[in-house]
Amino acid sequence: MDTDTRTPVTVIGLGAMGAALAGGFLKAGHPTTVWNRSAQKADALVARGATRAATVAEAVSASPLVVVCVLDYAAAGAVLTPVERAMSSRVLVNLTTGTPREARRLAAWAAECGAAYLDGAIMAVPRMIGGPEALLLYCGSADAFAAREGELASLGASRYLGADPGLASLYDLALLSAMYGMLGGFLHAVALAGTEQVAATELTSLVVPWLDAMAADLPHLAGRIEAGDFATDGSTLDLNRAGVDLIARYSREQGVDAGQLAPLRALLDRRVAEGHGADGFASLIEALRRR
Ligand code: FVH
Repeated sequence: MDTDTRTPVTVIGLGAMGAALAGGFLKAGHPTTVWNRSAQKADALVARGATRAATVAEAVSASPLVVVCVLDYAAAGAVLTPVERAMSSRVLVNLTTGTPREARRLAAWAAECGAAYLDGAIMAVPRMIGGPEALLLYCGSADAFAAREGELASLGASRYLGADPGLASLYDLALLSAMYGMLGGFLHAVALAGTEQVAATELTSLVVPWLDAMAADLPHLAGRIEAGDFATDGSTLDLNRAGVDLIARYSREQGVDAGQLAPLRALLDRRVAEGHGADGFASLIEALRRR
């Protein structure tokens, strides 16, 4: 690939994810400068054609597009604060996981430096980077996104959420919450089925289509939540409470920890105690919002 015509890119932070991001840019033919606190983590990338920067300032100065992916925002601040002057006129893309508040604070710092800022969230694991299954969410400067969308496409599919630099973190934390709910439920299901010698892979062949079908119904649930329409359209909170109870009771009988269901059971209890037992599942959102 002809790297001469491609935009130079810098990647700061070469942990599992940062190294994958740098690899994605290299694969797409971008001259790629890399920096990591522990310098040896750049070795494999340098062997593939990346340039090792000796300092963060050198890394930032090497490219108009600077991508940062370190452990957390405290680490990002520690790395970036000393190179404020070099940051001027760069597009800074921060892909570190954090809260919307942290992202907005870093965006304000970038503005003071004269840099355009994009905050991002990576909905992928490192091995997916550069492939079609990787989705990266972006927010912040619309102009910067329009200008750098082509380079960012080297990492995976992109979705721009809006100008508020806190949006990508907000979506990230919400999407991760949905994922952890699913993973926790899956592990409990595997443990429960395992007590009767059903193998995890065998169970999973039915879990996947079941969850696919339930996922397809989520827009309907979302519509009801938005409309404040809590009337039941299938199963009531009373019925769901009895179902959760049954799973918990059988789990205990089988020697499986039922704690994963406890938070949902607590929400159901509260809402039913308040007289909403005949409502539909969307009604539970009210119990969550009050916390
Ligand atoms: N790995 C994943 O699957 C997830 C997918 C979704 C997004 N996350 C987020 O990406 C950020 C980086 O994650 P990572 O997987 O690369 O994490 P590590 O392999 O643990 O690497 C951490 C890097 O951060 C550097 N670092 C830590 N503290 C500092 C500091 N004070 N100053 C400078 N750099 C720091 C660390 O450097 P070193 O220890 O190698 O010297 C690594 O480069 C993260 O926000 C995930 O939530 C990944």
